[in-house]
Amino acid sequence: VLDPEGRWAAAGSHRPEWAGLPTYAGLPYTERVDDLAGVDVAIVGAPFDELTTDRPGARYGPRAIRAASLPAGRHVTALVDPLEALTVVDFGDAPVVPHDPVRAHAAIEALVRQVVDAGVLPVILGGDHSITEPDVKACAGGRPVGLVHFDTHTDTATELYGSALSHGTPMFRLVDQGIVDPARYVQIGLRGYWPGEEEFAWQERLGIRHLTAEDVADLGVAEVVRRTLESIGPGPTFLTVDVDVLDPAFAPGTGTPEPGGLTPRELLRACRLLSAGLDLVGADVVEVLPQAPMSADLTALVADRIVREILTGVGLRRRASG
Ligand SMILES: [Mn+2]
Repeated sequence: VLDPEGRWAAAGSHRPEWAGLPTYAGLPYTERVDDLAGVDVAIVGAPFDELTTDRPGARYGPRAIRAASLPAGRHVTALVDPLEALTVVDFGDAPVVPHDPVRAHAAIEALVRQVVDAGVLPVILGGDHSITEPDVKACAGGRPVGLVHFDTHTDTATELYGSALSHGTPMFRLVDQGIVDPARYVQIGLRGYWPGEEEFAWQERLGIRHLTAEDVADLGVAEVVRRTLESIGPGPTFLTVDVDVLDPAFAPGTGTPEPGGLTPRELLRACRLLSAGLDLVGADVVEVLPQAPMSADLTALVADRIVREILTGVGLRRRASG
């Protein structure tokens, strides 16, 4: 294990945010499965954006989120430091293949499966939203799982431009293959002008539930979380967060920005409360398209805090149960 804090600790200090290697939160970095023993959560990058429809660049997401990520610290409202409550490592990036979405997805699925097989919770940094298909496949372990999905869009098209593989189709594919249980699938934050009647009719037929961005504003976060937990119920569940669910005023760096979105105050709290209430088998944060790949980009900054709220919720849950 490579410990980016080691040199500072040896000098009786601690690493300043801007110095050292940008692993996630300055956490120990490893690519060895053996090092996952005793670990609670592994951060995995999926730097892949070749199934994007509109603006490309989410391949730089994992690097930008790492660069923007805070070191450890106690959460002011949750009163827990997730990086102290949980043992977390940075497991590096999936060895994605340019030009070849099938092989890239296989590489992502294989790496996430290594984490799952070690009994560790994976949190994956995207990447375009197509990566959620290999992510959930690896985390589901052969049984249908629940899905909580923050997004502007449903991503339930059967095809886009004649292609079944796209960042607009992963949720259709996961339900169609029996990997996500439609009765335990909730979408939150929908708005805008896509998809159309056909896709909504399909998902209503299957019992997939959704709350629009307007619903979030009208109901408030606590009620949205209550309804979501009620719909999902007990059982293994994956959490996927497309940062385009946020208003582009807060997260302009994303593939398909749509005005009228959630605020970070709403999304961050929802991520923490849901992660504390759900039986999470994995989570991802996708469609972070930094304007400047190596800086603390605005969108990467909020993406790091999404991950931190998920970890805080998981930390609260583990503390309560053990
Ligand atoms: Mn999406």
